[in-house]
Amino acid sequence: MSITQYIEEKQGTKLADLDNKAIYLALMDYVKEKASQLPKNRGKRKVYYISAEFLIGKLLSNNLINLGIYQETKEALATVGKSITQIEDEELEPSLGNGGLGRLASCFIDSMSSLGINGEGVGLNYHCGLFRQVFHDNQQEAEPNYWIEDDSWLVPTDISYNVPFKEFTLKSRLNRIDVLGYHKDTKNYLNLFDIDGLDYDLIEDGITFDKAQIQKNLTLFLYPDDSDKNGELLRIYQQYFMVSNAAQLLIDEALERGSNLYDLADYAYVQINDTHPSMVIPELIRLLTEKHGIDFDAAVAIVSQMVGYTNHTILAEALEKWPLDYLNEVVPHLVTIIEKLDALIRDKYSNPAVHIIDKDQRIHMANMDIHYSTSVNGVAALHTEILKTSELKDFYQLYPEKFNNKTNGITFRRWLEFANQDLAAYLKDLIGDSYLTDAMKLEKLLAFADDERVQNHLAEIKFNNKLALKRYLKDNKGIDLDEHSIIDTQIKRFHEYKRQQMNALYVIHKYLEIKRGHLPEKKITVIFGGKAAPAYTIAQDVIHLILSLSELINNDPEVSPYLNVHLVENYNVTVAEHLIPATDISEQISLASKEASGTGNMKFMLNGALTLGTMDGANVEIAELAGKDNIYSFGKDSDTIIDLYAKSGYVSKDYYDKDAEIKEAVDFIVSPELKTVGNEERLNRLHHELISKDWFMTLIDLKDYIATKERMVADYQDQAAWNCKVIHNIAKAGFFSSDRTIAQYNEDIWHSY
Ligand code: 26V
Repeated sequence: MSITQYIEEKQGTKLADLDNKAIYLALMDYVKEKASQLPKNRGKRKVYYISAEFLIGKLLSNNLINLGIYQETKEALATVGKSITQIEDEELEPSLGNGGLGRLASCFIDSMSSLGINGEGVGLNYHCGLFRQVFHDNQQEAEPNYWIEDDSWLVPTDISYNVPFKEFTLKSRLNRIDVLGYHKDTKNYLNLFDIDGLDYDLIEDGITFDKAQIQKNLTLFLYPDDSDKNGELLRIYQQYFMVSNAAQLLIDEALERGSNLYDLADYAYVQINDTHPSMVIPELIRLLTEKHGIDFDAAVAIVSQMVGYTNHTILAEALEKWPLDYLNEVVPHLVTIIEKLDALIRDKYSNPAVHIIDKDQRIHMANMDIHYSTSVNGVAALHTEILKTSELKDFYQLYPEKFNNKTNGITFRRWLEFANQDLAAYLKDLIGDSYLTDAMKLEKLLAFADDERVQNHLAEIKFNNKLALKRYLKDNKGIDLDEHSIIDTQIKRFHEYKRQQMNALYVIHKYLEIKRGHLPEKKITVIFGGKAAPAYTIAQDVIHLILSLSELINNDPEVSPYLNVHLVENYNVTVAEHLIPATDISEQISLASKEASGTGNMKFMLNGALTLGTMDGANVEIAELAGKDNIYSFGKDSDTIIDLYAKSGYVSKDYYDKDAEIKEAVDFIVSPELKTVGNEERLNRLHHELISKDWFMTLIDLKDYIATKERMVADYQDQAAWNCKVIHNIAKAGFFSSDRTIAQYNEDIWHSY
């Protein structure tokens, strides 16, 4: 049956007479039905990728592409005057993640399916994803972000487990989302566990809610604000609920496939995505001992052979250390097991740095993972080196064989084939489409690096993408984009280490230059997008600074013909899909050593933006692959920064005092001009922070950053040379396919065949 026939039969009306929502729902149904007929991937050892976050983004188009019916659908809709984008607009985005870690998990499940690996995601079915960001008075406010409608991608199952907590037992309910591979006739699942009896009435103002009523709120929100004790306890409830369900599912499925549980490691492998799922280790041990009668030592040996841990950050505040007391309040039955696991380590090693429970009675989740697993990996070459030589060096000495690197990747199906359809079509003309399954084939593009026709065509595609972005921003975000300007984009969570404030200081510098009559040859539009954790004051202040600058600059007739600044409200996967293909300059300016990898940097590279970046995370590998001449690097390197931290050798005030340009830019934050649009308290606090603390060393790299960005803007004027660099970047992006990453996980860690 054709797609048109299906829709018309389903809705009982001609396609032409249906509204967009009805068409969206019918298409979703069509995909779900097709998916339901596909068999699951087999393979004796099944991978359970447990993650508190899956930032899946909208699913319709991705699924149509993977089923190989996107073009067909687009054409069918076009015959009745509908564009597929209008239909895509009807889908609510599931934002079930904070940022990089959750988006990576989503690229990984796409790749596991596309490679035919028997591997599934396991997480929680949050009813509100990451908060919806709205701006009022140039400040961020947070609202609940619902995504589940009466009809959704979720497929209910009758799978349910009892999860025992100290005070009560909660019954779970499993919903699944089918995960289709690219042009594959098999599938996997994303397993999202939920509870019955959620109470939406617990939500008060914005995203505040009654955090104490666990039986009614457990899956209401993704990562609630954990700045108070109730928030932290809820987080522990969520984590335990997630891993207990995962462990019960895993054991049931292994038994069903013939495991006697002593050989469980032959049937299952658990990848722990950051420490949020770490309790799966003691939970598996608990189930094997208490429910299945295996003795403790044997259970420990079994579990230690079927777990791997991925570290995604070296930021101390993100490395979980739960107070033993908290776990005692929530899951006392795990505490006894964790204490035994700790005792085994203490017997062997006297170094307190590798113990699981520290002298303050806090449980170091990562330490437990490292001892009781087969693999510990970082997410980019530099990051893994830092783990080995610095953050986890005591562990590296104990278990050198466990440490390995898996540089992150992205799915090209979503981030090129879908998001940049003109570029994908042109690449197909030039080099065929085999790069969609064998990404290294993109290298064929190198043959065209100096071809003027190809350079021009790429420039034309970029311009058309800017036009498309202009329409999107006008219709959805109230932003008027100048499509003739250089588009310079920084999209990611707001955090001091990512240094949006440094970009803002560049904007100030440029503004002051223009005011002095130094007019740039080419207009530049600086675009930001990102959310800040509600409790993270300085990040909120940086958002406020950028919104205030945006109001000041875009309304100044002397400046706005040369410089615009926009902060796109409610940045999410959908916004990224529009921004990335239209961008010229990709801002990857974290303080060296602090960004574990970054994946936005890879998406920009693939879409023909040039990187302006520090030698941090995967930027290092981008520079190696694209070639030093094809990326704009600046700033102090990670060794220097790590050394400075060790010696407490950075004093921001020194940089401020000794350089008039830096001082001028920083002081503008508290200038009367900016205070006409800004909030005095926020601006004063940020100014003070930059001068007196600046923990992430904004000022150390500011001069170099400004100079490098100016060089980049000047280089843009030679479009032939610029587009030659663009071609080198696209051609070398193949390494960053998540298919490569997943193939390496499977080869080195999972061994699922
Ligand atoms: C920590 C916390 C702590 C406070 C509550 C909310 C919350 C949410 C997540 C995290 C862990 C953040 C770890 C993370 O997202 N790391 C990012 O992982 C990406 C994928 O590997 C990587 O590209 C980024 O560089 C890294 O920052």
